[in-house]
Amino acid sequence: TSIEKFIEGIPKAELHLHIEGTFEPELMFEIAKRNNKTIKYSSVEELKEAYSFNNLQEFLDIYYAGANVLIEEQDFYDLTWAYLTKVHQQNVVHVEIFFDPQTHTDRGVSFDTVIKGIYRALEDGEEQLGISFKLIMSFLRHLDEASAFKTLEQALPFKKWISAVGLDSSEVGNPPSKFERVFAKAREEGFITVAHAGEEGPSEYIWEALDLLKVTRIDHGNRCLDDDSLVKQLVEIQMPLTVCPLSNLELKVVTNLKDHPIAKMLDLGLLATVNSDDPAYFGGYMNENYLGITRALNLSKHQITELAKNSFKASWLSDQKKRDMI
Ligand code: ES4
Ligand code: ZN
Repeated sequence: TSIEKFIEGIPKAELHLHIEGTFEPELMFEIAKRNNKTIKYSSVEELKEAYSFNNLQEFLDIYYAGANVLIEEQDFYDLTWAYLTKVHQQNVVHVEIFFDPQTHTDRGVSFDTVIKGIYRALEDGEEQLGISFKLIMSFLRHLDEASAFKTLEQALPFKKWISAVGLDSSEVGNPPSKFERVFAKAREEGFITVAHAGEEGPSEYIWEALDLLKVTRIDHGNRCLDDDSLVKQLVEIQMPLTVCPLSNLELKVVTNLKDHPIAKMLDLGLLATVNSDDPAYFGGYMNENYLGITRALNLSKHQITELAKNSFKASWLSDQKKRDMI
């Protein structure tokens, strides 16, 4: 249809994507086989049937299990390259992606192996597909502060490759305040900071991300709508929210896309963007996310354009490149 063509046609930036969340079942089985690793499910179809979640934790358990088969640098390269070729077809021209080093270092894969595979694919993607990129190292918030500090140390030799640090995994019970000192050290070292906040956790966690972690973007941020004074502040400082519609639907943050708050966010003047989070698990990449909310909320071409422009505004591209895209 014409609205589909319109969504496909506009250039977009992806600002909230976990590279481990792009692991498609077919590639998972292929990599498991060459690494002599077993998967709990006997076929791609059986694995896909397990992708039904009642909350964030149920998803995370499956997501970490899937990542278990990634061992060699080439595995991380293949994972990242598959993602880039996929979104290249969707007119995604810039990506700022998360990787979760602790998911791999905690099972004996070295930090170097992980980042070298991902980074080499990103460089090839820039050269061969014209996709510019930034890399965000995300700490797992269910692990302790000491583990995050250790991960930050491991990242220092690769500082030139990593733009920012983030915070993901099980939100409730693991508030931003748990990582205040790690993030202070990260900022001292020159990293930008972002954090998942207000996905399942309360609006107070968004305040903490702003006040204690000094973030430049909030990942998700849905629950800001519970607090009028927080919305006012987010609008005033034009703090980007990297919203993930299909993720919200699959993890029951919203029960129906028709109830998704992204149109309301735009109406309130919030700098909301559309992102895919973990597309291999949530049933869609960038364009499927745009199409889902467009149909459910009857978005106009003007609103779609605003969301796409917001993705560049909220990015860490140079001011010149932003102007070119907006
Ligand atoms: C995540 Cl949707 C979501 N929330 C928190 N942490 C994550 N890691 C990967 N996807
Ligand atoms: Zn996320």
